[in-house]
Amino acid sequence: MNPIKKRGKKRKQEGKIKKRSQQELSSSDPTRDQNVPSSLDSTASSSSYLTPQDGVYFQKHLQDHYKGFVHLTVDRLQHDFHQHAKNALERLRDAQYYQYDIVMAGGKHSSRTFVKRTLVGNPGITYKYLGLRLFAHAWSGPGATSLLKSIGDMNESMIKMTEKFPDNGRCDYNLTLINYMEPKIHTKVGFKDEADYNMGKVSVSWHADSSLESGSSIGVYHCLPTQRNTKWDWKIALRNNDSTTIKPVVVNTKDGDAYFLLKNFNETHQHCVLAGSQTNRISSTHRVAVTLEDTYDYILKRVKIARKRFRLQTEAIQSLQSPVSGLDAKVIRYCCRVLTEVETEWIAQYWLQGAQHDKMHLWWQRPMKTLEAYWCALEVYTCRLYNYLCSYESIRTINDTIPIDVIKVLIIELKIRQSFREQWDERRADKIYPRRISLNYRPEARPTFEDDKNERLPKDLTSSIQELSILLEMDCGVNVKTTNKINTSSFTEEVTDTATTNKCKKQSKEEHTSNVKKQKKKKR
Ligand SMILES: O=C(O)CCC(=O)C(=O)O
Repeated sequence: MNPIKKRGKKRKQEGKIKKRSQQELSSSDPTRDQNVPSSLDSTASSSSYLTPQDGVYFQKHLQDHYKGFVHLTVDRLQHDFHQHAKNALERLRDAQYYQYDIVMAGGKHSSRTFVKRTLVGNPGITYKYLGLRLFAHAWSGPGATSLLKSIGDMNESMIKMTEKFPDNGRCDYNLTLINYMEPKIHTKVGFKDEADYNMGKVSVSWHADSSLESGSSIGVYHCLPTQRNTKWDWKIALRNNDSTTIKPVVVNTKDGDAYFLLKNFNETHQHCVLAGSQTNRISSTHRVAVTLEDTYDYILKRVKIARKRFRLQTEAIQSLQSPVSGLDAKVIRYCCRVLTEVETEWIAQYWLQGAQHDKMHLWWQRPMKTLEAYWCALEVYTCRLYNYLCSYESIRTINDTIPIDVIKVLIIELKIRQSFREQWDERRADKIYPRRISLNYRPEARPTFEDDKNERLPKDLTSSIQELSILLEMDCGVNVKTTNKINTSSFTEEVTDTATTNKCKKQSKEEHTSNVKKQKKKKR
């Protein structure tokens, strides 16, 4: 509880402070001169957090500990911005853009978000959070509707606003994650209570935004579509990451307000959203998301390179007299990884969100078909390589070395892929979908494996892995041990282990010679 509220004798004073602090919200911009006496100490308050009702204590506390947080009330935003932005966000709602996400917090259990969301941004950009990849509706370029373009205009305004603050950090916002909160919908489950400081009901719990460019700002605009009064009831809470002595703050907001987390504020602080009365709320959170591995251009480039390299490898098999010398384990590993990446990180992620998700994502429909076509080509090459390796024993001449390094790499990569496929099947089969997601947003199992069975390995790679392992053991007397632990952090890692590759080659040659000798002995 706020100590000012507690103290009965100070009720009159409290009233004054309350009134004043509503005005002061517009000055919770710490970059403005507050004229706060430096002797004021926020620890004097016995409350576990500070609010504008704490008056000058609050202002001083913001200045001292929450530099980089700026709150702009609606009257301080540029003319017409609020009406245009609110209108666009409401139209997105009416057109059913906002949907629940099924995320995997902690990477284990699927859960449904309390808020509905949509992502709008630069063409081809995606944003991954809590294990889910969101695909942005493009706000510019061919095919962008006027509604989506208006979100792009809003983004430009948010950039301009951010640029005006001193020490603003990078703010070339490339996407906005828009949240739609409907408190009335949650009457059954109810919003959870904020547990650490007893701040009330939480709509978005304590977190820092992830997958952002380091030192970049975040700009948030929010509106309360159905509320025609002036309640200050949705609140933003902030706390310091490291210090338990620095008290959190809670800032009231009202329809049309914006706030900014400048520069590295998001890296040093957490924020949460406290639910207001029964009002719905839409917030548009503009961010500079990382793009290294998260755009269509990125994955398209990868699959193009992989397909070309894999094709050259399979041509080498067919054309060379001693085909093994044309095979490169490093290249095979790269191609296998790209296949697994496009399958799990793009195709599976996209279709996890359902058929209607695809219908709504006009920009992505062709790119996803393109990615599936590349995936299919990589599958065909994998199958050709596999068939070749399995038949190699019968066609090789005595001087050929068994491509042990290639077999080893293929076994490892197929095991990884198999494990991912099992995880994805499990994820799609989660009961949360039939229970909490409407039919047309439930997972579709893509890519599909039905067609061209002869040209591609089956979805279940167990027997293919077994065949390769037997081949390796029989031919080389090598017991292949591969780890089932999978590093899912990145697919960009190239194979650099040439020493191992060369060692394998040498080992393979020696083992082959010894096997040939044994076989000759047997025949005699
Ligand atoms: O709605 C807000 O004000 C912030 C939402 C938020 O923190 C988020 O989407 O990550």
